[in-house]
Amino acid sequence: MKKTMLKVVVCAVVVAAGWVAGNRAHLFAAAAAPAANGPVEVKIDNFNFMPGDLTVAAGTTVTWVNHDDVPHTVRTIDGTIKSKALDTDDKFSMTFDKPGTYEYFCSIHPKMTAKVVVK
Ligand SMILES: [Cu+2]
Repeated sequence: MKKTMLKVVVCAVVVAAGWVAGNRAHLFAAAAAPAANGPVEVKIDNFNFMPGDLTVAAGTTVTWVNHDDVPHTVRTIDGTIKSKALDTDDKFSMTFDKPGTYEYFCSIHPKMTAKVVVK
């Protein structure tokens, strides 16, 4: 009788753990996978690019929007990304066709850095 109870409890724990893991995996997949080619927005807020580390599928258009009341730019050292100075509420878009890691910064405030990873 005791053995049977133990089996039932162990089984319930395994099922519960599997259910939690399954839900976690689902949440993780949803958070980690951005829309395939849908528009993705990066907010510039309080001297930060958000999200600062963005992963998108090749072909995705990323739009930066400046929510600060000072101008910012979106640039890479090699000029692959080169926005003009964005004033408040200005937007800049770029479509990423080539896979790779694009590390960018604000040329006015070079400590503002972020990246787009294109898969
Ligand atoms: Cu800036």
